[in-house]
Parts: sequence; structure tokens; C-alpha cells
Amino acid sequence: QICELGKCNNLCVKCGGILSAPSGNISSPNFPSLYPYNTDCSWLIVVAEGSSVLLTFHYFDLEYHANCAYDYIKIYNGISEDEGNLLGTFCGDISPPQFTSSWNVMSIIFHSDRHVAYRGFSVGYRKDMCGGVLTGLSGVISSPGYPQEYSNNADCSWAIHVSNTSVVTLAFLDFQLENNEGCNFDFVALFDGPTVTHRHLGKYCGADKPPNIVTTSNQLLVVFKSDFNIGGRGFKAYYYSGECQQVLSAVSGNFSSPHFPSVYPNNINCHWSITLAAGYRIKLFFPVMDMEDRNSLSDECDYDSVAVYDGDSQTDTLLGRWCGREHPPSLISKANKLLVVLSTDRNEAHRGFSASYLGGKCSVCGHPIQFQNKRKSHLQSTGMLNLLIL
Ligand SMILES: [Ca+2]
Ligand SMILES: [Ca+2]
Ligand SMILES: [Ca+2]
Repeated sequence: QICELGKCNNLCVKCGGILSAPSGNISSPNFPSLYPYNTDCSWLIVVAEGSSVLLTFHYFDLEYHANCAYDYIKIYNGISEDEGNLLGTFCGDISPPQFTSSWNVMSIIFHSDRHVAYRGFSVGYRKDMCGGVLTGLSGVISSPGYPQEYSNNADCSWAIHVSNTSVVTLAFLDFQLENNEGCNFDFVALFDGPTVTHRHLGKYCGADKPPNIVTTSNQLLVVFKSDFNIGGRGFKAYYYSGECQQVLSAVSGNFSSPHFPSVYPNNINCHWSITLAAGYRIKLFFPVMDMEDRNSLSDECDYDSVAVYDGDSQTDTLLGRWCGREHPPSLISKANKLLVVLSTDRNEAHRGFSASYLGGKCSVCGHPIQFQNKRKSHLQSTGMLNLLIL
């Protein structure tokens, strides 16, 4: 006898529902008394399009299990039917951190098993027009209303807080703010930590795209302010962290989409940058590719894709963009750098990809490249070496 959304019988409590007010509270059934056994609840929060949802926990105490196998809550960046939206699973008495969704939908599910109950949880949510607390591997931030002109008197702060073994990289895709010397009117300011008292990484305005920024720790604060008149298109930037961002400099290596071979997260944009010593060229191939299919109307990889650029930025030549179960051909760089970019949309996640690369040196131009690694590589042992002769 398990309660489902909107259903109820004599053996269990009614819980869950759809919340569409700009703010509200959610708590486990019977809170602050003990929650019932054998209960499943599902809440869907939907706020106005163009805004996001900020969750703040006020109380949290669930039965503990190392893998949260007994009682748990799961928080989703979107609908709960799509595992790619899962932001985290929580149990025990350590409250989940604040979360901001990357769009206007968020879900929470609660589960209890047949034994041992605690007091449960209480969480508040509110609609945010801008700013928030971002904890995913990767995410996008943009000025309010982007790409429409941002509002006057905007005051937004994004606190990016990623796993504590990682740094954060911020890369701007578009940037156009009111310009003035000193950037005192409208600006984006970056701080190397959670507050404005941390080291100032830069203050930007005008139409020149800021450089990529890398923090020294796992937190980055982005502040956007506008004054009382004159706006602009605003900005859009991606942040990357952990397994969503790698700089590879070994002569050969492997990498894969986040969580591989489990499903990759929705709403991410990851960068793998292979940079070898001058004179090397890189051969890249994809043993596994399992992404969401092409858009059948446009026949393009509009939803999720893996793109490879012949250099170190997305302005370099695009060697190709793949999705579905397509097998990219083996790719060979023109010079010593390749960039692989994974982009995923808001729903439907698959297993992702695995990739391998091998660097080789062209000692005399026009002759076969000479491989530097002494160990017999996977490529050599599988007879793929011949493919590497340029
Ligand atoms: Ca229990
Ligand atoms: Ca202004
Ligand atoms: Ca997708």
C-alpha cells in the first residue's frame, strides 16, 4: 500500500502535489511529528517561466543509511521522472544545502520504508528572478531576461558551490553591458570564494567578453548589478567543475561523460581540453556513444551532443557534432590541441560517451608519426595503429 501523488487509501496518508505560488513550504507528512511508514510523496514546483526555484531546508531528520536505502528525499532539477535531473539523494540528519534549479521547475520526492521513522523535513521554496545557489557539475547563468535587455536596478548574486575536490571555471559566451570607465554603472564582479570579502577576480562592463576565470577553491561568487538607466543585452556564461572539466596533457588518455556508464546529468555543458607539447598531433576516438537522438525534424543534434573542435576553443574549426548512437570516425588534430564539448538539454539523458586519445609526433613531415609512449598502447594492440599514419 504505497501512496502515490493525489491517491490515498485507509492505510496511508495523502501527500505531495503541484505548487505554483511564487513561494511556499513543503514538509513531510505529520511534520513535526514522526512521518508514517511506507509512504511515497511527490511534489512538483512550477514557478513563472524565466525564473528559477530556490530551496532552503529549515529542518531535516530522516532515518540514516549509508546509501539512503531506507528513507530518503530526492531533489530534481525538473520533473522527477527523468533521472538526468537528479540533483541529490539525502537521508540522516545532515540538511541538504540550498539548491537553485536551472529553470522554472523543480521536484522533491520523499520515501519511507516499513520500519523506523523520524520527524522528517521542512523546506521552503521561492521564485528567484536572478541569482541563487548552484551546486551542479556545470550550469548556465545569465542576466535577467537574457537575451532581452536586462532591467534597471538589478542586483543578482550567484553562489556556485561545487564538490570540494574541484575548482570552478567560468566561461562567458556573450557579454554586452553599459560601458563606462571603472565599470561603476552596470557590471559583473567575480570573487574567489562564497562572499564579496573574498579575493576579487575581476569587474567587467562594456562589450568585451571577460576572459575565462578559474577559482582557487570550490566556490565562486558572481555578482551582477545595473544602475537606474541605460541597459544592454546582458551576459550568458557557463561554469564547469569536477568531471565536467578536464585539461589533459598526458600523451594518451581516456575520459568519459559525467557519471558514465550511468546516465549523464541534464542541463550541462562540459569541456575536455587536450593540450600536448608542440609538434604533437592527437588522434581521438569514441568507443562508446549513447546520447539522446537527433531532432527528427531538423536532422540536427539539437538536444544533446558531443562536439569536437580542432584547437582549444569553440571558435576553432568544428570537426563534427554527434548524438544518438552514431559512431564518430577517428579524428586527427591539425596541431597539438583538441577540445571536446558535451552539451545536454533539459530532459532525456542516456549513458553518454567514452573517449580515448593518443598523441603522436610527426618527426619528418609526410612520414608516419612516431609514438612517444613506450608501453604497448591499446591502439597498437588492437591493430588500430595503421589508422594513425597520417
Ligand atoms: Ca524508515
Ligand atoms: Ca545602466
Ligand atoms: Ca537530453
